[in-house]
Amino acid sequence: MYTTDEKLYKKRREFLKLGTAVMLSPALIATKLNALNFIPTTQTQHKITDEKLATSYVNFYEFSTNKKEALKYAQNFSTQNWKIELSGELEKPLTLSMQDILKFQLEERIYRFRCVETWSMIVPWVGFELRKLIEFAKPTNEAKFVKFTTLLDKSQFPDQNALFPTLDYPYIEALRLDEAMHPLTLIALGMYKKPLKAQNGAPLRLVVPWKYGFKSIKSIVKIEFTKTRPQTTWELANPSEYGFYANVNPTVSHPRWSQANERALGELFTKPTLMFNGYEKEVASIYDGLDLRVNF
Ligand SMILES: Nc1nc2c(c(=O)[nH]1)N[C@H]1C(S)=C(S)[C@@H](COP(=O)(O)O)O[C@H]1N2
Ligand SMILES: [Mo]
Repeated sequence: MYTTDEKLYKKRREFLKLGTAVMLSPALIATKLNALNFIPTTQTQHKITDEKLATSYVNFYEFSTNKKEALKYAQNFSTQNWKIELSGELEKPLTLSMQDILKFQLEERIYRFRCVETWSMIVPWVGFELRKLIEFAKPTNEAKFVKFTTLLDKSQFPDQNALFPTLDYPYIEALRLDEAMHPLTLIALGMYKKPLKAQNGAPLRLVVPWKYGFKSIKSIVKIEFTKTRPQTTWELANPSEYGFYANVNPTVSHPRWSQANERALGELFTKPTLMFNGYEKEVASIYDGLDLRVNF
């Protein structure tokens, strides 16, 4: 009898220990969110997408290409002891914990989001400008691109463990340094005033609102600064369909479908897609002289 009780006691203690560790960064994020200033920087005419839809209709291939399956597998995802490694063309490499990341002042940004599959949404993200992190990391003059890598963990991501994985993992994305430094480019840690859910890219992801959704890489573990343009996962998988730039452009069709219109999650009818997803005024000038048909 005594032994049973002791076992139970030990189990419970282990469970509590695990619980606090897992809860640590979401709890910290939640504390930060309570002190949040509401700073919407871009006006959006349309209504914010229902939170339920934005957190359940997801693309996260590491879990599954099937949106329902992805949501299911994401429920067990652990972000315990998450680290972000910054390396490459930097004065010196560094590794940050989520506690370090949470020292950046968080703000809310309401952005349009457009997936290359033609669905769209409007999300209130919580995060900070990527340029703040870049300035903190101090890239050298040689740095011209920023490369992002998602976690590689076969025990947590079923598609990484598959006999024939859908993509060449880990998932990689990249931006030109000036795109990464643009004030619209965010590192998001939350949405809808809550920490990111696993299916949306916990504990931190990129958000580049004028580009197709696949550029907004989830669950980042590494940020590298490079001299040359990195090869990105989707570009490698199918270069004629997914370009490096992936700027939202209603006049450049995907080889298999038009990009002229989009359907917002929760809405019945489609509406026209806007150049640079509506951020033309803010970002068009950084592409001056670039042929957007060739560099799609
Ligand atoms: N690591 C990783 N990041 C990813 C993806 C993915 O499969 N794996 N999917 C991308 C695609 S195609 C889109 S549209 C967005 C979707 O973000 P959401 O599911 O939070 O809406 O995440 C992007 N980031
Ligand atoms: Mo997407």
